Amino acid sequence: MDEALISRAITESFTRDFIDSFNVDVAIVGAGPSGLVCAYYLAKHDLKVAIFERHLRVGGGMPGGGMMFNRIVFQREAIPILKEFGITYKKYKGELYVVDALESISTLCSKTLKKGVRIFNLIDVEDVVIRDKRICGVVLNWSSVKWAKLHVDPLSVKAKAVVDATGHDSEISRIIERKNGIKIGTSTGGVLGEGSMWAEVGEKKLIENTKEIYPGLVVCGMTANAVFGSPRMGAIFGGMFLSGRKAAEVVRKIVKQNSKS
Ligand code: 48H
Repeated sequence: MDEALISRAITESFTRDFIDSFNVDVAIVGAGPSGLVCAYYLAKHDLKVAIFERHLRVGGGMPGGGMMFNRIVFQREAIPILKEFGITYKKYKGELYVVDALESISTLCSKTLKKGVRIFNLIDVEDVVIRDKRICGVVLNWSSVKWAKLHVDPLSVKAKAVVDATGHDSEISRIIERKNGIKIGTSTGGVLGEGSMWAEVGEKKLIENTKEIYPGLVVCGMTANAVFGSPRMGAIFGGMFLSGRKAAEVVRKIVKQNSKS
């Protein structure tokens, strides 16, 4: 067994996929539940998708369940998505179902990869590419560079659409607002920040808030509620899955439009 050959196998395989992802249909920032579900439905329709995730692991807020009890809750509306992925769910009471958070993450991740999505972990999206009033890519750096506060210039990836699935911090939406003075369709023109807990309203608003907020940029998951000032909802994840699926529909239309022009 040749150690140098092992090194070559890893770096050649990774680099081939990385270079092939410099031009994608869709770049998704964040491999939490909404980003993974969105990616899966896009790839199901044969779009070329890359997810960039800053952490070592995927799954975003899922492994922590509710206050480290690693179970998550879904409402009935999201059951068709759990069925599509083959994630086990158990009826609790009324409209509520319980899922093992770790099974949810591993299944989402596996099914998404098998559909052809490329997931790059340990890569941080630090900026967007913007041209003619349209978001047309993301700017990447190694997460370790950011955490070590090193001055290292980034690389860029081009995309017909970008999805902000960065969760509570809505990082990409805040970047476009801060750096480019862009006004988005909120009451102030800026990111409003999420409201306090109200599960029912938060879940409902999440679907409504999942949309294109600037040409080429779609918000989904917790980001959508944070951008539009809607409530948080705690460890119920049906809305995250439904938002990911809706974001995929919105993005497909954008990519189609973009491919014509
Ligand atoms: C690369 C980044 C960057 C960046 C962030 O937080 P997430 O799980 O997000 P959602 O919206 O898919 O799910 C939200 C859910 O987990 C949650 O927090 C709920 C239901 N909260 C309710 C409540 O009341 O608290 O995943 C976002 C992912 C994370 O893995 C981040 O590491 C990653 O995005 N990320 N990756 N570049 N700039 N910013």
